[in-house]
Amino acid sequence: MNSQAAALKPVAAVSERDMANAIRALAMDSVQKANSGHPGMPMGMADVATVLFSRFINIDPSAPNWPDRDRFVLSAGHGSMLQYALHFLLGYDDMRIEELQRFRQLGSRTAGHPEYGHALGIETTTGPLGQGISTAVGMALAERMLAARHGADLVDHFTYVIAGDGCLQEGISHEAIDLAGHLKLSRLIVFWDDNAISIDGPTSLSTSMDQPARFKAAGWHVQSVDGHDMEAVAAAIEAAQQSDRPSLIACRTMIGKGAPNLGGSEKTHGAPLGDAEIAATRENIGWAYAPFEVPDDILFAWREIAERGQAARHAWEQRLAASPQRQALESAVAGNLPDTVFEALGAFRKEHVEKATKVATRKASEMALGAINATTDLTVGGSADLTHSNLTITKGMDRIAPDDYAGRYIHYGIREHGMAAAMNGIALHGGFVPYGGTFLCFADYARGAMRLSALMGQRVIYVMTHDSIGLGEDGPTHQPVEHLAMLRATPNLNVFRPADIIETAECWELALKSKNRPSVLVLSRQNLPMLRQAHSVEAHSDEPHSDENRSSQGAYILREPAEHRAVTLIATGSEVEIAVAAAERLETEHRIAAAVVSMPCWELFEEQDADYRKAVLGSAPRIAIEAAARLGWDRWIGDTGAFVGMAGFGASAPAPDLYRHFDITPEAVAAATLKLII
Ligand SMILES: Cc1ncc(C[n+]2csc(CCOP(=O)(O)OP(=O)(O)O)c2C)c(N)n1
Ligand SMILES: [Mg+2]
Repeated sequence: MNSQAAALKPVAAVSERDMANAIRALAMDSVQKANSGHPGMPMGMADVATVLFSRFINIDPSAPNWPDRDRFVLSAGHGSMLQYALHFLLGYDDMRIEELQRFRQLGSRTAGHPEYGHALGIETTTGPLGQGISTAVGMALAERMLAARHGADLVDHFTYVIAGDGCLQEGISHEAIDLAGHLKLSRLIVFWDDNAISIDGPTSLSTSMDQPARFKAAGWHVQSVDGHDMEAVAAAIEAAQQSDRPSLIACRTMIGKGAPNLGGSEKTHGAPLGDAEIAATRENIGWAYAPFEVPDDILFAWREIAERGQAARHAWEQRLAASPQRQALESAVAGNLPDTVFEALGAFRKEHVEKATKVATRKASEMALGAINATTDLTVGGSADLTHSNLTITKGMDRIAPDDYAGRYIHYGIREHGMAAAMNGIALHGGFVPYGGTFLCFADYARGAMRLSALMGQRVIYVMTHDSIGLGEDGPTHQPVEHLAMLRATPNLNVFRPADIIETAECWELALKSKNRPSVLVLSRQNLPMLRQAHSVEAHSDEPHSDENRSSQGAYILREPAEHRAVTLIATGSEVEIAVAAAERLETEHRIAAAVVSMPCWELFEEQDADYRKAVLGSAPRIAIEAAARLGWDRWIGDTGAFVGMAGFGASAPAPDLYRHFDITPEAVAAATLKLII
């Protein structure tokens, strides 16, 4: 708790209106001092937020990660000062008044938009409109799933969201509310800041949507209230809590409420009010205090809320201590996978090296998942309606259904973006390791939420199959070309493109172990031979199988010629097979010694020390082979290298025809080599 709170005693009865005005004042003063930010939304929603926090929400600022706390998501992230003001008033340790005075400055806790991990109690990063509400759907689903496993005695909390017009206009919100309504996520309560204003002016400029009707159509419980009538808001929250469906509370508000001249105008959306209007607002709302000054009695009233949360947390801890579920819940929330998962994957690799199993890497992924899901139930799978193409379901996985959350497979529907956001929410909530599938090409649709997985450092695993022209007849609409470059350009995201069943199992292991980073598994539709035994260094030793996870270094020498290398062929995924065939051809037909480097994960290779990288890449000229765009490959092939891959969109035809048509063949690689070194 903030030390400021310790000495406070109630002085006089404080009204919730006073408490709300503290938010208004802190918001307008912080934005003014920063000369940047969004005062309108916090001022407009101050009353709703005050009622929610003062009467309902259970959070404990002294234990911000207490598992059964209510979740609060500020989906309208531009209103970040609402969250920071709340955190200061509630007494979060890291949110002193100085942080509000440093709003939006380098190194402060008070970043422009709420950022997960940046300050205590921020449940998710918001700012790209629509993400918060959609992430919250994942949180509310995780809550139901965790309750189904461990009981309502230990898991029983609400997810509250404040969303603006922008969040509801964004397409992702449609995916999210449809899924939430279908699954009857009754612990999800969304407040819509229905102020009919966005940046350009009145929302009537661009929408005629009947939002309550839209939510009703998606199966939500819907109420509309005056967002400045605190009793009405409270009554609506009570009713929402009783509903067996997710709830929308449309709160009719005035943006910049309290500002006598600018209130109701888009001018309060994203600019300081100015000294004169701030003075007039103080007068108007009866706030006689200096900037950043909150009188003790008002602060005390806020800190009492924190005490209520603390009492709730203590009661929960007692229930936990007495519960037979204690260990199971604690270990799930910690997200630690048992060693048996990795032992199973080790045995899996040994078996398939010996059998030289030839399967598509999507199939290999399914097989590896079989081993993973049999040894842990932390993993929860799903797909955006491509389950039997992505091969994401394994034996014994029951589906999650409305009113039945005991399963572990989620049919996300044809909602890639909503799926990705929901997985963020599931990961953030804790208790599960989410993975979900779609075609790699549709990473574009999921991209907004994938970026946030990376920014937030969440262990979300994207299973993206049909990863190139190798998918064949579905044609260029379905054939990713530029997607690998886009994903590789995303910071803090591991992009794995395994070449065979062994690398697939290795990459799954690495993804599961990446607790602070999302992963994308980029998988083929077409069959690929097992390359490890036939061509690796181990093949020449007595022991074909090694426990070493060779993919963990991002790239490794799969084939080293007996003679000094004349060329190094670097490839990923399905093109490693082509590189190996090219190397053999070069050797037998041209007596050219070619090494083959398999590079399943650029990011992990980048993290290796310079000596290792040098040894792998070698000093001979390099050729990269990947059935995708060249962008980025120059990093590895240098100025003197060559690239064999795609230079435009694909086409519709059987895969072998396409590889020939686009000249991604061993012959083409051999020809490129001859051109390069002779
Ligand atoms: C995906 C996305 N697009 C655009 C923006 C830029 N932007 C920030 S706030 C906003 C308007 C939001 O309107 P509303 O939600 O009604 O907020 P209010 O003006 O009522 O505070 C826009 C377009 C954004 N943050 N995210
Ligand atoms: Mg608005």
